[in-house]
Amino acid sequence: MEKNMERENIIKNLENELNNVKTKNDLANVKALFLGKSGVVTNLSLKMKEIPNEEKKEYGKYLNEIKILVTNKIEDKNNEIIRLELEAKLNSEKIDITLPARHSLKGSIHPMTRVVEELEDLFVSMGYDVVNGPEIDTDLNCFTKLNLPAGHPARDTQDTFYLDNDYLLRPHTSPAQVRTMEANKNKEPLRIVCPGKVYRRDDDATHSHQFMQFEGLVVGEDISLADLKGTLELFAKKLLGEKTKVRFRPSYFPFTEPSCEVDVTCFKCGGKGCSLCKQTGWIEVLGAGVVHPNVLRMSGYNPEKYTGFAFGPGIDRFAMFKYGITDIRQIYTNDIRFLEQFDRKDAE
Ligand code: 2U9
Repeated sequence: MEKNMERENIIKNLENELNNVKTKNDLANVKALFLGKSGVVTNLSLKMKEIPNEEKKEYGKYLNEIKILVTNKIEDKNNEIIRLELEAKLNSEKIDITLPARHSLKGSIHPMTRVVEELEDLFVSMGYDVVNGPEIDTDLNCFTKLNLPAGHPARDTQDTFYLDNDYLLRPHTSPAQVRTMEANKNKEPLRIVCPGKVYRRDDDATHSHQFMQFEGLVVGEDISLADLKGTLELFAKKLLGEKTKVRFRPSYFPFTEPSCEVDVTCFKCGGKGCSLCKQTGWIEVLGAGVVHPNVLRMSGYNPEKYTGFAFGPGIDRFAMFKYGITDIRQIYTNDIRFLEQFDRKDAE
């Protein structure tokens, strides 16, 4: 048979066989039929011995050509099978992205946390450090070191939760300041604020047995009442609005001398008089004063060299005013219906 025709026939037969191939197994059978021990191509090469010597080279070339053609076609088919198998697998494993996503619960920032963070930002911008202390502290740190020795009558004004004779739930964050002063080995100047929960025996709509304080303490050379007044005016205006006015009244605290109570123009009526301010136009927001020399001395600071001021607002009512909360107890009962009203949108 003429070589071209023979080659064409072989390829045509191969193509016919390959057209029926569906699986790798089918392909292995076709491969055996053409390239196997008694396959078409192998049989052709056996004919080499009948070819005259001078034509052997050309016959070899011809054989090689057929072998490459057949091998390539089988290889192409193999690749096609792999591709089809992969496609079938991918189709069977398809993810349906049209399914609605599972609902996830989003938390929100607690209104009290927002007020604390706002105040921290303000004081940090004025060079203060934020200091935290334990909620259970010693009688020594909570009272004695604050110029309230055992038996001092002012201890009675705080209905305190004692755990035993020495330990109690702190009734103010002042012991955190005491700890900071004591830990300051070189007795360098200090500027700190101490936010945190404090505890007293109280439970009605405007008092809670637990509330949030944001005390501050500055110790340094030449610190005076004037510095305290400037700082608290800024504090009130930033938190409650630039129009807020501040009023200082003399008072008494064992840990400060002189001491004062600080009022701001009513945040509900702006000073005109309303039910919140009992028609006075003013609301008392904190106590403050110049740190008593005994307090400085008891924590290792020389009162001849250093003076200081301190202030101690309870800040729950700021959160109540800002977020329209009418019962202080809602701040601490963690009722989800209350908390979910403060969603993330207005936290940012
Ligand atoms: C040190 C020295 C002094 C913190 C201060 C007050 C005045 C004060 C009350 C206001 C309402 C607590 O929430 S409240 O019941 N606090 O009036 N606190 S000066 O003075 C300090 C603190 C630490 C070492």
